[in-house]
Amino acid sequence: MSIEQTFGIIKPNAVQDGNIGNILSAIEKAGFTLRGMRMARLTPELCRGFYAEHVHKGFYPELEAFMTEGPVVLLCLEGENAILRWRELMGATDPAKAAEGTLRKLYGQNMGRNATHGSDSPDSAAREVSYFFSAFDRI
Ligand code: DAT
Ligand code: MG
Repeated sequence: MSIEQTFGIIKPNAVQDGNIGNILSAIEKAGFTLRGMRMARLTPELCRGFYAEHVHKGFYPELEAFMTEGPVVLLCLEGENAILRWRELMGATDPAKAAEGTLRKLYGQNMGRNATHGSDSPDSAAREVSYFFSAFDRI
């Protein structure tokens, strides 16, 4: 176990539905420290770079249309075992399969509009945090 940083996004559907506060509250209750937070509107170019591993997949056009349709909240979360714990708090990718009480179960609509993003490994966490946050805007 070690103190880790991970990257999260409150996705456009959760922002539109007025669930920023509920999701931040769950993050605070789970004991994460917020090291970075800001709103942004992703462009197609930013989205392609961020989801480089998915760009050539069949669902990518739908993913890009969704992620660029409205504002998002970008997060850098820190804590013990943060990468795995943030994935557990979010729940499974498909909200229909996510455990009761998880963020995707509570606030996701379907596989695409699933409310939150979380890094899946130490390598992706490091890449994703630095993709959106410079050393100067993390506290
Ligand atoms: P996760 O976000 O749980 O890491 P992922 O990296 O496999 O999941 O996919 C990234 C996002 O792409 C996911 O949050 C929702 C969307 N997505 C994945 N598979 C999909 C599919 N089969 N149909 C529609 N959207 C999909
Ligand atoms: Mg992923």
